[in-house]
Amino acid sequence: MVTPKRIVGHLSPDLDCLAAIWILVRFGTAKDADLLFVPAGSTLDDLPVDSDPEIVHVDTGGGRFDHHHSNDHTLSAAELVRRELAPANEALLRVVDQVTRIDHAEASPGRQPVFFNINDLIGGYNTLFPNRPHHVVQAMLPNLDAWYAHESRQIRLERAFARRLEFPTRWGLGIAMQSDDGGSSRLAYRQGAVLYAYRDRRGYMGVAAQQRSDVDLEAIYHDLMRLDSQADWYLHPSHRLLLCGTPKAPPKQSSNLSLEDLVDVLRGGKQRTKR
Ligand SMILES: [Mn+2]
Repeated sequence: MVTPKRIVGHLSPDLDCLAAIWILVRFGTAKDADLLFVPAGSTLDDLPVDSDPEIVHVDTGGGRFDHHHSNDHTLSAAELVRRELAPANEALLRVVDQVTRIDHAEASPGRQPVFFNINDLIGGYNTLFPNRPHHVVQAMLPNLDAWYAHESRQIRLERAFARRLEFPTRWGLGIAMQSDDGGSSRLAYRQGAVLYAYRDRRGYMGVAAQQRSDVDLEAIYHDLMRLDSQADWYLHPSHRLLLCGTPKAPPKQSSNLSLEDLVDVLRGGKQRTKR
């Protein structure tokens, strides 16, 4: 693809239009392209779309990166740009898959989302900057970067989860995992865990119990206080959460235990019989 000198989107750019621009800028060579905006459906100066390879239209104009000529619900402007520029990027695929679904949900009226979502965020920016769509783009690029970072982390967590430890506890299945990013309670509970433990690259550790379980971690807490007495373990008042360091509250003193040591404590194994 020729380096675009101009990217043309539509006025009041929506998520699909913004994501398509973001991919061109971040994954292509359009970092220095000018951004221009036209009424949705039209082209820059009403010239035939794609007649100049240095002018790229997204989500408008009916050209190679517009999907409005198609009824295919798996297509969006962002998806067309993704296929062209980064077809093998898994995290990007996850972002764009959701962008496409959101784009088509918006086109079919009906169910209102319950929570403030990314469309509402974009709507807020378009309200703040009704005549400055390039401001909307500048505001949204870092948000899309953050979404991409989130999906990349999810992929790393899924790979780490494949190496998880499963073990019995007095309350049911326990799952423990270790990764640079820590753990994923969502993946553990989906796998049927009642108790879940993790350790991250800084040595931060945690144990959490499923909401509907009758787990009480107080006895485990006392075992840890004895085995790992210098560490800054914290028992949440609910007794379902036991933490030694989180990004929100770094520990004064990290745990000396390995994940395997922690699992031994949770299963009531050899460490607990040292008493
Ligand atoms: Mn679209």
